[in-house]
Amino acid sequence: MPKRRRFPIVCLLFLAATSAFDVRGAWRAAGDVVAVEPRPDGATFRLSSGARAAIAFIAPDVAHVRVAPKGEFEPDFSYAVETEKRIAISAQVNRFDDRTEINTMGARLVIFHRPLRTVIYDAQGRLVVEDDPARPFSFDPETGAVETSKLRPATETYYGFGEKALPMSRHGQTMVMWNYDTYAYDRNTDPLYKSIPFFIALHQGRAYAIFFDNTHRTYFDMGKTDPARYTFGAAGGEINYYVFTGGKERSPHNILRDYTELTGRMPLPPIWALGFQQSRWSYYPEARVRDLARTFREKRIPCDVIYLDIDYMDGYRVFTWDRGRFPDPAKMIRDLRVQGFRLVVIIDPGVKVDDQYEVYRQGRAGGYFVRAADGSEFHARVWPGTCAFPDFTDPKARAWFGALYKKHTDEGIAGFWNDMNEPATFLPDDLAEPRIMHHPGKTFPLDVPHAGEGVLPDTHRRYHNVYGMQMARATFEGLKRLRPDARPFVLTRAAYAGVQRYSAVWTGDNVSTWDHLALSIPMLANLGVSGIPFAGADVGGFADYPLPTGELYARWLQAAIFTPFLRGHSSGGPTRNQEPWAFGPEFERINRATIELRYRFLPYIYTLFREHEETGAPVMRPLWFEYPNDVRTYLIEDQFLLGRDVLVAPVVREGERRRRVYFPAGDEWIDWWTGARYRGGSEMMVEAPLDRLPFFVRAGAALAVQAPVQHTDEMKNAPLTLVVAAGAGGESRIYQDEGDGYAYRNGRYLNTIVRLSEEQFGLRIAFAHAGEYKDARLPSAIEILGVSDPPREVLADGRKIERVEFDKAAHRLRVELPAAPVTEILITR
Ligand code: MIG
Repeated sequence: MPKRRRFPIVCLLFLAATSAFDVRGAWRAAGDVVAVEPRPDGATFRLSSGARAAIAFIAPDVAHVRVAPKGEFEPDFSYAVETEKRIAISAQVNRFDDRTEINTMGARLVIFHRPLRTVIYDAQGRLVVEDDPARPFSFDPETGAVETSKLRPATETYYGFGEKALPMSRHGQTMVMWNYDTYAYDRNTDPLYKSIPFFIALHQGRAYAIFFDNTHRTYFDMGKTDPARYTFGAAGGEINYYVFTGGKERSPHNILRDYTELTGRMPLPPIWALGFQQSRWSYYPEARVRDLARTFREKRIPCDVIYLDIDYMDGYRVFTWDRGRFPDPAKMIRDLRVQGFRLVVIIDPGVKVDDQYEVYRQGRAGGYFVRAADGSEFHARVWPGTCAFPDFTDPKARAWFGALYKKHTDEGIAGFWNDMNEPATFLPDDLAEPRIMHHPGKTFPLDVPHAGEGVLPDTHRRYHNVYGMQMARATFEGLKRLRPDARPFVLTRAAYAGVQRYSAVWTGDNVSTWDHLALSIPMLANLGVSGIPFAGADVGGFADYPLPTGELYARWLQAAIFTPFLRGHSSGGPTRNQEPWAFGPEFERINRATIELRYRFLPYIYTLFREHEETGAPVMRPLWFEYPNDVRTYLIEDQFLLGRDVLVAPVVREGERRRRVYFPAGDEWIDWWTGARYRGGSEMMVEAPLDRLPFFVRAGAALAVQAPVQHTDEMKNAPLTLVVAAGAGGESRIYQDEGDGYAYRNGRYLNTIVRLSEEQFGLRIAFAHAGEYKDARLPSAIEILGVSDPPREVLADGRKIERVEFDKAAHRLRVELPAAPVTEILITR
């Protein structure tokens, strides 16, 4: 296995499981209902095929459908669902000869008996989704595969599905969920690293969603084989899915609230993890890391985090250092901290088989490693050579592995990056060429056993897709035990639904091409609506070849600063440098200003992470998420929203210096740079010179920005400015806390509610505060965007403010506020 893979890999799709689409012969229908047993929350059905179904509500607008092909339900256990969240609710169950109906305050589920077939309606009696009468539920008794089909309206669009290199909407696509190491993947490569079998359907302004909680290899055919229906299924296990009807509004917001209610939300990350992060494969030795840190500060390019990739270790042994390259890690980390940097290091799952190596010895003695089907310790080759692998589905193994981080937390390492956890293994040498992206030999054999928490022991067939997520969990939970007062930062490549409880994610080994830049928007926006708020793509592209141009890097950085996770990372030897200054002085200037813009917006971005924790709403949002009633937003994939209030339209095509922007209907939008006002529902051409990221603030919004800082420790002293987009009334919120730790859960935060109202005399801005965070910053200035004339007067709590500046060209009014807290500002025309 060569260390550097130089050329993009030919992508041959090994869609073994999708053969389920073709091999219909062995499929058998679940059949007719032969007996109904009502339960307080729904009913259980015995079926003519011997299968059994349980259909119930777990919330007024969330139905849960399970069909066990062999008539016996698996233990009620899921890695995605936080068990304590599955509280049964009471529903009204009515039995008729031909059907059973289950009613809640939020939905009505009709279960026809001959054959078993469900139809679900919302509270207004509108159809949500119905099973395909031709193939509602089927099984393949020979392989254990399960499948269900639903009818679809011709123009229904689909989003979510986690990480897919596909257009924004996934209608007309087939997808597979099976975590794979897909170096230099490309548009349409499928599957990739993550399995999130959750999607949102949108049709004529109404949304619903389905979460297929099956960890086997799953597949989705969203109207590709037949536009009148969609089908999903799995290579094993049960049909086990939830339908989210979206509440009264049938809205994407309600769906994400309910889905993350079930599968969990990401707790607030430490503020430093929202800064710019610099990585490469790899920075070493120590002198080079110090030089990198110094260069950031000398050049005054903001940065919070430096990453060490696999070469910091001693022969790739996890939890060790190469002492030749890093003689005194703790000292280096302390010195970097003084300069305002944190260090994140990579930790892979493979533990080198080496009797002299303490981690291996402990793992073997504890019985924490995965065993082969014959009971011997399972071995496969990865970076360190022959390795053993912790069984992360075993709580004891997770606790052990989590505790190993102590070595690094003692040294002062701030966060951890879990890679190769699909799990990925190297192919045996004789299979290494041609390099097939989806070769089955690139992971564990399907028959290796896993503990499954001791609740549902089963093979890799069932647990492959959760292996990476459970590794991230081991890391997260280990860090929480080791440093109870610090918020863990974990980054993982592989994932299953619910991973957001533990980790941020990145989209793996992308490529330095314009198309990959363009792809990053639908990929990351769809990760957001899959319940994963903290996601990013390697800025500038990762794979060895080709190299990015200065223009590509600059445009990529611009697009990325308003995505949740912002990290520059690349592979490559000495000829590939991808730091913000690597493309000459002109690009260095542009890239500095771009990263400064990220830091200016951190108070707003941080507020969005808090909003996610409270409501499940993503940080980065597709346009349709906020504008489901504007069908023109449904397919847009070269624009996105950061929260509700910032519309971002990056340039994703080479040479482009202006671009078309669609402004969603129902709001007005104000250009950040020019103050120009755009009516919603229109498409306009906007200027986008090389040094400008086009973005717009929603009229009626008020958001907090700060003076640029070099890293997040400096935020305490950075003046806050309240940016107000005039033109409509509205309420906004600014959230602040210590930026780390959990004191915010005991009231140590400040929520500032800003109310805007357009009055006869002009604009009124009112502030209300809640919480008790003493070190919170109050805005020292207000900037109003989109103002065409200077005001007559500005009053703060009745007192006239003298320091008012009007920038006619930018249509921007700046008002310096007094040091004392202000509750009301009046701007008179
Ligand atoms: O087999 O650690 O996606 O970010 O730099 C390659 C080396 C292993 C893959 C990750 C990439 C990382 C690289 N890793």
